Amino acid sequence: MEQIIIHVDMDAFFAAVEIRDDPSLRGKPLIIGALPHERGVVATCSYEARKFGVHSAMNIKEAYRLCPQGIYRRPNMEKYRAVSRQLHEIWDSYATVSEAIAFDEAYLDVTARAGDFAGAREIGLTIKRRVREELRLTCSVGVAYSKTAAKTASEEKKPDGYFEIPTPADFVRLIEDRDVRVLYTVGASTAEKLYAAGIRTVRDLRERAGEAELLLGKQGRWLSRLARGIDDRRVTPYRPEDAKSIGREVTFQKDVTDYSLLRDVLVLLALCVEHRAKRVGLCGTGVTLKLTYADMKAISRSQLVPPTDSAVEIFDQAERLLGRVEQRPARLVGVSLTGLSDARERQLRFEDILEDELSRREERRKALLDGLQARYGLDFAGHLDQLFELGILHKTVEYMRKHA
Ligand code: TTP
Ligand code: MG
Repeated sequence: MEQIIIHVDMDAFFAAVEIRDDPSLRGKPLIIGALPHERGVVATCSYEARKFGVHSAMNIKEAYRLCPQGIYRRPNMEKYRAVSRQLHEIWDSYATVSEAIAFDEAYLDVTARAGDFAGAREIGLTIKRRVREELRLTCSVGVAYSKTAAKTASEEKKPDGYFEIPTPADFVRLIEDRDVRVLYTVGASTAEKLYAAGIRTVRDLRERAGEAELLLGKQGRWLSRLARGIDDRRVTPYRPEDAKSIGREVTFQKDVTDYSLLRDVLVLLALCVEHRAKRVGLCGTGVTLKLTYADMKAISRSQLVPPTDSAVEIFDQAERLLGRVEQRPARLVGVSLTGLSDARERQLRFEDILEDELSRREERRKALLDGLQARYGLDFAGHLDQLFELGILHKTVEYMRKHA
């Protein structure tokens, strides 16, 4: 089936939000991340700073060497999260299906709503206008027949860009002389393998598809199709329940009405989820809270987060979600980390940006555990690991419920 897909991506997202809220920063090289005297990296920077060669994930000392006259600010995640929510709300209103892939980025299936490319252009331009007028930010929009092409299109005229790629032939014409790394899923290691075989451009890949398939197997077949413009992937909603996830939940022996107890149980669940995520080396980009009320009605609430495997971050999000639900007697509570991947490839974890975030989290983690000790007499020192066994978690939670 033919599709019309929009990919929208904010320009210099964190930096743009700071500039909006402090106009004295406009037109200047602004670097968001660690401060120059701290250890850490650049999260993002304004386009003015990019002229000096500064970019995301660069060591902050290196950024300072390239751009000593830059203005350095720490990120304010809470603020970006709130803006992200407003953005996705605008975007979603134009799509039959929308797929949030990051704070500042989404795919929208507008096939039915747009009817044709002219209709999609109108939607794309309306989105740009609304983002500018309502949030005073700029975004780049790509409209195309596939997800890959839409993403390529949104990058084509950045910042504040708009570009269309109506057909596979247009896509191929646009990218055939570019490096294979423009193709979705070609990261550094895949590129190295292709380069070693003398396959450098998309054209090489198309002409030597057989070799690429031998070299890379299933991924090679996908890439050789992509090099001919073929990508039938659908826009799939960010549905945390579908995404690969790691979750833990507990059912209480008796319904719980005390929400501060539920909050304390979330601490334990978050610790269990962190333990499993770290063991398998994955980060998640969503946190989901699940609650079943005494009348068996089940709800779940989710929040996108920067890639994380930290119990503190998981708990903070879950607690926030808990604060927004109806407080009726509960029989089950669960927490999961969704959208799992080795996400560090694309977006850094918050604690990679700011090394002292690690110590802040250590302190917060200690404070949460101290809280449990003070309220229930639970002392995890030296045997927190036992908690990760299912039976012990249940026993601990029951003990807490009785002593709440
Ligand atoms: P991007 O969309 O990759 O970058 P950007 O929006 O800052 O700039 P561009 O105009 O090129 O799209 O990422 C969105 C936000 O995610 C970015 O503002 C900061 C954060 N981020 C990190 O924290 N670390 C990273 O390594 C990257 C790439 C992004
Ligand atoms: Mg962006």
